[in-house]
Amino acid sequence: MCQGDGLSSGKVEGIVIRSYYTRIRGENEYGVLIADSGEERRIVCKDIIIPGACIRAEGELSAELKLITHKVEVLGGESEKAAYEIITKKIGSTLAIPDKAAMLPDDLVMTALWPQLKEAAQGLAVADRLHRSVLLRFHGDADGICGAFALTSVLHCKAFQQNSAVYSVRDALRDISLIGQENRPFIILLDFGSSDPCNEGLELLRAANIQYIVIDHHPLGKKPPEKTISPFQVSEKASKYTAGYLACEIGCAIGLDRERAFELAKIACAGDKSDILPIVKEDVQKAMVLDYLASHVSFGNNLDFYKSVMANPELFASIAQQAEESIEEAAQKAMEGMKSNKTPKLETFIFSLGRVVKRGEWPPSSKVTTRIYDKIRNGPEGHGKAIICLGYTERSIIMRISDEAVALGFSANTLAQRMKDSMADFVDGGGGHVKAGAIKVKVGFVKEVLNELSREIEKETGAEINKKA
Ligand SMILES: [Mn+2]
Repeated sequence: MCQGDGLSSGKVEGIVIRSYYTRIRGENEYGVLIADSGEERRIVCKDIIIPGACIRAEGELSAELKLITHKVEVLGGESEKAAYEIITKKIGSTLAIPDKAAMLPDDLVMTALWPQLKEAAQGLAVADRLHRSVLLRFHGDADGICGAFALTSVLHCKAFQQNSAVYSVRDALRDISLIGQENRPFIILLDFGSSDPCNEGLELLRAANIQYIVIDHHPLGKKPPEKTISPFQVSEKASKYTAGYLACEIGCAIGLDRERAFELAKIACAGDKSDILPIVKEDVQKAMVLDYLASHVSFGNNLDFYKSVMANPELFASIAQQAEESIEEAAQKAMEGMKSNKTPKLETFIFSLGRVVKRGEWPPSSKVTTRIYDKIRNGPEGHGKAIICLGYTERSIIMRISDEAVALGFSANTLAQRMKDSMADFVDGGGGHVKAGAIKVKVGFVKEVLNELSREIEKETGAEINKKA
């Protein structure tokens, strides 16, 4: 009955993927993924073998089709490498990974990025079949969490939240001690990891022989880490292809239900204000709750907590309300000290967020600024008018611009670029879209940058008025 499957000869070659710990009369039982067939078979032997090892074994088949070995050789060096490659290819060939993204099949960026995503999907699925030790570190926000939901639905892995945007040397050392000794360790960094300061940590992983991939959509550093999957490799306006969305596509390619993947991807996009998928109000609310929860839990949290909240409608609703209320409260407080500059064409509202937001905590400065902008828009001062809102902390200026102001020629992204150029010594970075953007400021210089930005805005309206006159 076993002819042709590599067992009838009484010989197998493959990778030990698990140990069953059945020590009957000093005999151990292992699950081996067979090179020829790509299937799992059990072997019984006296030796202790570590999962992940490539072995060649000879023996006789028992009635239960276990190979009772009399000789087991653990392969090393080149023969191990060769055997491992053969098995990996064999498993890979059994996966039917589609040639297009599931959610945006005809999108140009996704088409260009797909070969990399496909390779990552294949690599992860094979790692899973080989029972490799996979560790997922996801960024602590709605985007990162939704991507982690997607990947953990199709992969066995340890998943932990990372709040810092940098994968540091300390992070790497912790992960090396956490899984470095396990079965062919594999680390996934999701929604962070592609900036220059991450290189040192990732180099340590390489030195420790730990395979990794980075799935990120933040602007790439000057020297992006090897094994980075980033939409910035194919497009400059790529951050809207969020890491969570990309992870959902990977999940979908290797078995995650398309509906579920779409559901998660929309929340991920809502969280990062991306418009690549059709987002509805519920997605925005779910993203807000995840962001709110993520900002309240400390480093290292796993996903169960988020899952339990999302699965409990009453709890969800009460947390959504809390999150809402704290944005509203912060907005009201920040508006108490608000100032405005009025020209005939445009009114600029400037308010400090310093007292109401704290870095890395809820509510985030972007949400408070949006709330204040919405309040002004709904009032007599802003309704149907050209307005710009500038909310600032000691490190950043957040801009919101109304359609009417956009019609005058304003763009948050352009303003950010100009500040970067004209105040290079005070500005660390910045950018955004037409209606929303942010400028990162060196601590201690926000007033200077704010003044320059106000002058720039006034100049612009002046120019506009002169042109029309
Ligand atoms: Mn993100």
